[in-house]
Amino acid sequence: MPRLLLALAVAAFAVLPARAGSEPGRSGAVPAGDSNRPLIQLKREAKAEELPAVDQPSAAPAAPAVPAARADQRYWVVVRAMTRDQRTAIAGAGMSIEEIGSNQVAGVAHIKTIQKLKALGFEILFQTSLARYTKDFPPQDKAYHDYKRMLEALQSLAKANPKLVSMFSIGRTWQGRDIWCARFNTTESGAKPSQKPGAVFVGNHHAREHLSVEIPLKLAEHLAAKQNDPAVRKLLESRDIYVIPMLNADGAEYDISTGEYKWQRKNMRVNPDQEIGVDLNRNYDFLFGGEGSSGDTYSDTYHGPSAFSEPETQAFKAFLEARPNVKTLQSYHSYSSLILYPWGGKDSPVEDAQDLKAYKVMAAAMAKMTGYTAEQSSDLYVATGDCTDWTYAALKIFSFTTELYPSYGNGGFYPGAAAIDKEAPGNIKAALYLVEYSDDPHRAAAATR
Ligand code: 0X9
Ligand code: ZN
Repeated sequence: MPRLLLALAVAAFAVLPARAGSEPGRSGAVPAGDSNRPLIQLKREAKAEELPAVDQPSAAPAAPAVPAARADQRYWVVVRAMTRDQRTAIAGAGMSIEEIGSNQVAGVAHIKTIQKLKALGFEILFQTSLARYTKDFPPQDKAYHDYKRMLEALQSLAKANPKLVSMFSIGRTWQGRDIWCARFNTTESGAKPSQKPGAVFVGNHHAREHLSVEIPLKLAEHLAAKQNDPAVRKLLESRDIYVIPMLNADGAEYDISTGEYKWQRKNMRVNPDQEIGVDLNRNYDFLFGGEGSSGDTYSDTYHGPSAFSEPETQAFKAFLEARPNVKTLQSYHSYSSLILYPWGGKDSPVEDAQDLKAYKVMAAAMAKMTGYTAEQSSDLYVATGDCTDWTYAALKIFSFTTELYPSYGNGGFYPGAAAIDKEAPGNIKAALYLVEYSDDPHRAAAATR
């Protein structure tokens, strides 16, 4: 896209009138009341489909279910058009023409308008979601990283530590954002294979769980800042560490796109019926489409049309399959203060007794470090298509889900800036522990004998 057009896109967005009735009148963080504890218990007892309702503090306003149909589905588009008649037809299809060139026009079109234009035979030369020209976190939560600042944070680590940190994109989101990965390895960089045992830390399967972006970022910063600390150095030299803070970048950006949180959970796929999103943590191929996931496109736990239907889960799958040295994985979510291990899609424990022992020992150790509770995922509720079930079942990666708990601030999904520093130290300790045992997680169990 020419620079001028990009600037115009931003400018055009800035002057776009607010769509009548497009935003529910709700403020950002919902006050949590005295404690989140009862909520967490409720959540534990709940089935996944009921989550949005029980996640609400009792004193809070009515549940702000994500208004999927109201998601901003507009794009800045450039369409080939030579004549005035063509421009008229384009305007008639519903596009607001903001710029006219000799053989193209640029402006704003809804996704359905783009489909109409295509049906009329028009060539779309460029399209970019307006969701990327976002506002930001509300002022009180500026410490959180939006997509751009997350990328800048990783870039500055890589730039300052070229012998330790490299970066690459594992693929693109539905709206076309790169999914960035920072790699910590003293001998290999970028996508080059490594024989060293690998550990992966991924955040933000769920858009509104912004703390799950911050914790892996803090881990990345810690690894760089403490690289000369002997214990950290030893891990850096002997392991291959990957940090992917923002898997659901489209959803995370949408969630903050108006300066007020939107309680978005899913990715930003436009489903055939125009409902928005697939729950990425129901889209993996382990008992796909079963309990704890929904076939309704409007549902917050919509599993998608098929396993790995989403570009985000496809990218993550390909990334892991290409790296057989990866032995451990941590997937960050919020909130409940839990260290979870498979299975989550069924009630029975993992079948391999040695694995189960290692899972229990490691989860207990990480629970101690974080102050969280260790349990089998399905104790929370059964949910199929979960990331960590698949990574363990298909790739034998020892995989954990951490439900971070914002033990400071307002609680819930939007716990405030103080939660970052409050939750980081324990989770960094737990992450380093996981990295250490990535050569052979069974060693963790042996160590306690
Ligand atoms: O439901 C989820 O995907 C996770 N909880 S969240 O509130 N962050 O959405 C929990 C995943 C744990 N896995 C299973 N219970 N299967
Ligand atoms: Zn989650």
